[in-house]
Amino acid sequence: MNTLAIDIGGTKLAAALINAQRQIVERQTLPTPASQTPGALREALQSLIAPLVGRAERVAVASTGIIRHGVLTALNPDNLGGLAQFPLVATLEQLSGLPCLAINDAQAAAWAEYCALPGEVRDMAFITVSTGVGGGIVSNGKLLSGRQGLAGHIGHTLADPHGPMCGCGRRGCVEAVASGRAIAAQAVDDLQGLDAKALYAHYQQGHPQAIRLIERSAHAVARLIADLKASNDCECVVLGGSVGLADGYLSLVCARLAQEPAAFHPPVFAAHYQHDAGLRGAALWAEEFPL
Ligand code: ADP
Ligand code: BMX
Ligand code: ZN
Repeated sequence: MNTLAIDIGGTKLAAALINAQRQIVERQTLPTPASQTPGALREALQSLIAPLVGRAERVAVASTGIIRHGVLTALNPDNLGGLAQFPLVATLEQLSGLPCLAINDAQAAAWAEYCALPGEVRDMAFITVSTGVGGGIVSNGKLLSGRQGLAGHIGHTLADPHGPMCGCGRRGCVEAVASGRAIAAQAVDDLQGLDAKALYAHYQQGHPQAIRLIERSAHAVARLIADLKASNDCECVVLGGSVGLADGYLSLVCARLAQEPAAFHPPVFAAHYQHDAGLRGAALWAEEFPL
């Protein structure tokens, strides 16, 4: 059976046709529409799936936001251009004519990365440092989604009580300090207006302000990892997202984590599936619910 996997992020939309042997046969990427009305997202999804949908038997979506009864609700509406609620499953079922299932993007990625781990791991966490900071937790071999879909939204735990306001309404969230959007929002002077990708390039060239911004991000993620070890006793933590996977970021996080007491040090790995963890996770999660 071919699954059309879709990953809806705050910056990009990705789709892949995944066959019964779990190979990606073909893929498509589009930018997430900047000003997102429900109509704009619907149109973008339509273009995204058009070249692939004819060869699929079902649709599996990993999406940023809280997914409850197939409806996408933004916890941080800033990450979705102000779009607060969107009937995700109903829209894709209508656009594709296929059965559709949806799950949060970081929860999906956590499931893919858990399934890829060697050995007998039962407890792990996944963190994406991307447009936002998302997370997924596998506890005793089970992916936590929560009755309200909120489980794993660890980007909205506290990094700094005096930090910037987060789009979720809380102050000083990890996401408000460490995410790609937050890195960009904190840039001033000659770096003002650059996105996290460009700022990361300045960091690599030794720009002092960019170094402060990237180190602040990595420090917040390191403390988050120590908190996750304390709350869940994770056997490992997997890091993904375009900021999380950027060259050198994981080493920065590990260097900061090493400053915490040893009891709070889970091993930290880069995502096995790299930028495809969300797509892979959606497809693997769909296998748990055979048609
Ligand atoms: P999404 O959030 O849509 O899932 P990504 O995981 O690609 O997408 O994360 C997007 C964020 O990552 C943006 O803030 C972008 O500027 C930043 N980014 C993209 N590429 C890089 C890179 N090579 N290095 C550092 N940051 C990057
Ligand atoms: C936000 C939140 C999470 C998501 C995380 C990473 C919204 C729209 N999203 O914390 O649900 O998992 O961002 O999302 O409230 P990404 O867009 O960075 O992949
Ligand atoms: Zn928040």
